[in-house]
Amino acid sequence: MKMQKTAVLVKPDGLQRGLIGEIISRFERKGLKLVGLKMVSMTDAMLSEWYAEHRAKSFFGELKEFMGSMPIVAMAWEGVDAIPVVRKLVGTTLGREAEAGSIRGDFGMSQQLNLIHASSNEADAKREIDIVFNVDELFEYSGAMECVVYAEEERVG
Ligand code: 3AN
Repeated sequence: MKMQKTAVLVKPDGLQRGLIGEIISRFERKGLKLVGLKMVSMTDAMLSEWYAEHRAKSFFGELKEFMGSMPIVAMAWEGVDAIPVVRKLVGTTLGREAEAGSIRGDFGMSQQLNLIHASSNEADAKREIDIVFNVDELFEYSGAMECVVYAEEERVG
């Protein structure tokens, strides 16, 4: 059990599909806290850093081109174990097979156009948040609902 921050990007297809409100709403309803939010045009340099682990993959160029073709909406969410919690709400990569009830499972049909990105571990979350957010774009505030979202012993870190 650990207080974590995680990065989420709603990709160009999610923006075009009009899913920004739906996606924010799902994370809010879950009990996560929004600590950063902005619309960004990702540059090629930002995307090369973001997708460094996919550098050698055949779809790397295509993926960067797609992600840079339109603005994306970047968010930072905070909560206990927020990284795995958000991954679960997002669902597995291929929309056609993603679990019903997850974002990709409910709205996606594709592997490439899979609507949303969510950090997969703590190192990635830190790296990704640093790529899109300046320090003054991340906020610390006390969440009014925390006492009903978590039991006292769960309010860690
Ligand atoms: P996830 O976003 O579920 O962590 P990754 O890290 O395997 O998935 O893939 C990163 C992104 O690369 C995906 N969100 C998707 O847009 C794209 N991608 C993954 N596999 C393919 C593929 N076979 N062809 C094209 N794009 C892909």
